[in-house]
Amino acid sequence: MTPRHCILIGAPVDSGKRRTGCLMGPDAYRTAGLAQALGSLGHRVEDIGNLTPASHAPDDDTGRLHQPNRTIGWTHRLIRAAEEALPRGLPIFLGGDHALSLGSVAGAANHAARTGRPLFVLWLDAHSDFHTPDTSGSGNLHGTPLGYVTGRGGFAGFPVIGNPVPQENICILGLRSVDGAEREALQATRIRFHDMREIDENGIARPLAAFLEHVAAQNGLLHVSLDVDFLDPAIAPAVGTTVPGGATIREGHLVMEMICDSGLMTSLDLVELNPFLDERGRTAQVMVDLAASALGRRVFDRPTQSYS
Ligand code: NNH
Ligand code: MN
Ligand code: MN
Ligand code: MN
Repeated sequence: MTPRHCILIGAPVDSGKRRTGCLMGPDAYRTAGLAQALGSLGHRVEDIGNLTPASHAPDDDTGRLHQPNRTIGWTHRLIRAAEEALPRGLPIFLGGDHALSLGSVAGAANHAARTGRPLFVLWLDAHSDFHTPDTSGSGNLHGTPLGYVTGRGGFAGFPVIGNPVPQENICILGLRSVDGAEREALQATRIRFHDMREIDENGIARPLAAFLEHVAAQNGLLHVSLDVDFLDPAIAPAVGTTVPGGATIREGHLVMEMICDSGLMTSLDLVELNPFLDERGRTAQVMVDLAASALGRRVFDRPTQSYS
């Protein structure tokens, strides 16, 4: 593939849920050799180090929401980081929990609006993360990024969404844990969502190829958000919210290989890795290998294959 300028952005967000440890994610990816893997594929790799949240009011532990102010600080910072990186190259956000995507996706949407091209989002996750602060039963904001970036209400105190991502520009793959309020809300949208039952029956390539074709036809930018729990916990145990029955290692790589062949990806999140829960770094390694597949690692080239 054409060499890219990969910008590694450490985002040790740990405020999106109560179980801590995702703050160690960026350094686990570095230790697992992410920069070296991408460099050996011919890409230019720049690691800008770890961000810190913008200044924010202190959180107390009395409200229903867990650490909303810290997540607001992170969202401000990550919107700016995405807006600054996208004109220069391909930002890869090293999480950090999925609350980081409130910022990375909102910033990508602002960038897309400036270029006059539409933003599309591929969400690889066991969960739909479509809550608002009002519908969330857990109060954990890592369950809300798709609600936020599509412009759902209830995000008082958060940066105002200037460029909501249109529902029909979003595709979710891997679902197997969706809360009641999310299911009802999702079913009333034009979001494309595919649960594991459907993937078992029809394969993962078909819905993905259809989505990538749609992105290409609209000349869109594509943000990919990869939650560790998209994968089956047997191959990716280092996540706080394991759900059995996830994507296999080959399904994971096939998705990344198709994304690569499409040439469409313009930004990437690697989220929810909790190195404290890992087994000798193997989940970090799987995530690095998947990122490498998305950026051109291959056994053989398949010059006749096109996914856009
Ligand atoms: N839906 C649940 C909640 O809102 C779980 C969200 N957890 C995730 N999302 N790991 O990807 O609390
Ligand atoms: Mn998630
Ligand atoms: Mn998840
Ligand atoms: Mn919930």
